Amino acid sequence: MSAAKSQACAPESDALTARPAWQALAAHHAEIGDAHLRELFAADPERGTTFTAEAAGWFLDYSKNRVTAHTLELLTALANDCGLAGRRDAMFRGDAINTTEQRAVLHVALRTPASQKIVVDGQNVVAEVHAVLARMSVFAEDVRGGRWLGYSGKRIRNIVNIGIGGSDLGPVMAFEALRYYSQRDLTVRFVSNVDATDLIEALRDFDAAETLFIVCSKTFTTQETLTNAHAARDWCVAQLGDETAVARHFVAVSTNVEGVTEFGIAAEQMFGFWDWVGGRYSMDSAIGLANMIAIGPENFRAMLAGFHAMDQHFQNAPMAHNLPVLLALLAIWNNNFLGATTVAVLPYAQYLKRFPAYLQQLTMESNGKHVTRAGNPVAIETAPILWGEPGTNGQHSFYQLIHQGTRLVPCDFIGFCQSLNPLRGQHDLLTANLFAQSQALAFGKTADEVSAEGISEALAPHRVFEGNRPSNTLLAERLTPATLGALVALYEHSVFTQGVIWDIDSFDQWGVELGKALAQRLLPELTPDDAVALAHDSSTNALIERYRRQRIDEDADRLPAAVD
Ligand code: G6Q
Repeated sequence: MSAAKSQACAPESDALTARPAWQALAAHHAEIGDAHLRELFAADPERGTTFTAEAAGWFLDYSKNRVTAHTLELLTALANDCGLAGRRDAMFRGDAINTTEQRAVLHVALRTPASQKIVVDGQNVVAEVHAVLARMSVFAEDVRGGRWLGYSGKRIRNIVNIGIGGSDLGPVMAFEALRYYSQRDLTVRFVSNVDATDLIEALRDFDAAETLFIVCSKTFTTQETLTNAHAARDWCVAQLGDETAVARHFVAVSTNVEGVTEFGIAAEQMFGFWDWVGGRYSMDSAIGLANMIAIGPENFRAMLAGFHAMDQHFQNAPMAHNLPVLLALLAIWNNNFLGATTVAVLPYAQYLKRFPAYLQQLTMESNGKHVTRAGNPVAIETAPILWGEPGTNGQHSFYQLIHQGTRLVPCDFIGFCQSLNPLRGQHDLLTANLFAQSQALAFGKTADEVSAEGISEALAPHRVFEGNRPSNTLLAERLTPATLGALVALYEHSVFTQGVIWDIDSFDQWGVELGKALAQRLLPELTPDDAVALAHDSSTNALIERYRRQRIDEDADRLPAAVD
């Protein structure tokens, strides 16, 4: 049992582990848990073609997982027993499945075609989505075409997205992923951290007259975003010498029109979304405006179509061929039955360099929960720790641990058959590495193979690879807006499916609140002239005192007009 769970005071919920479907899996694990992938492949020569599925431009090879066809049947039975189909339908229907916040969870509506309807509180939300998309498209085309001019009449050349968490990670990931399709005379940067360095470095070589800020905040109350937005506003006004310049250089994406207008951005320059879009599920809403400006409305809509194709597949495909369901069931097996505490996502595509960071929030904020929907402590491990880096870079760094360390690290390899760029020979090299890694992880290298190579007995233990390390391989023809959309939807629905099986609320994030509240309390105490004695624990008191002694107390609170 984990440290976190051992601290729980209420009795653990045994609802999940008491299910016959769960117990059947536990018994099955006792039978086949030690089976080696070498044996599984030897027993079934077709395994590499049968343990696969395909949808929305993505091919999934899950044959290198430590499962048999029976394992998958039992996992599917568990998903059925946990009511997956009903919970999925409730999400697509717009029921308030985020129970701790009493909200619908309708990111799927963001990519539903205009011809369809989803009614929430009497409103067809699909029509609202398309109205915002239409406004975004006009604005994006105006900026791209040089028709939206800055205060001094100059064309906009720089876009700065200010947002954090869900209002940053998705947009920046998608921008990097689709950079190939972007309009190259526009420079797009993303500022998230309240560390002023982030903003200062982003603005260093920008001219305010050519810069457009997109302030992205669902609530428009987030401290980091508002602090950066105010500093950017000051910088802009100082450079352009007029408060009214803000109107030409700032737009907002938010659900909070009062907050936006109070900041000084007119309601007409706000692009809205809705409380039924969770932050980490919002990259396909107006939160993606920077990306739409970069790649153009047509490509943005192609991305939405990719999302929708995967949504439809998730809704309609039988479980045995359903990519998000398969990915989720394999994740449950690896986590809850094989004991893997972590999972690596390894895109063999430089354009996907921010994808692991994006998935960290999607998976760990959604499913990093310790109680069930009813508030009882969970009896099993929930979300594993997700991490990753693009291949082949990671191979020269942490892959040693994945191959020969003591932990089991299931991997998701992601690749493309075609490169978007020239030097195609390098793409073959990249792909050879991708395939080789999953092969090495699965099959390893035995002591006999090592000794047949003439390796000494002393060195042999160091040269043996035990193998049997599970992985999925996801392959698409090429990285397009549509394949990116489908890939994100694939993981969204996999996260959802795992949450259904664990019976947790995947759509709240109360765990981020305590640190925020404590920071609010600590902030005024960091200045040395605070006469009130510090009343925290001895560690926090001592850290504050050290900081007070060493901080520079000077009035440098404003960004200089020209950052050089
Ligand atoms: C995501 C979370 C969180 C949120 C940020 C930014 O699901 O809710 O990461 O996106 O805290 O919030 P705002 O968009 O409201 O500024």
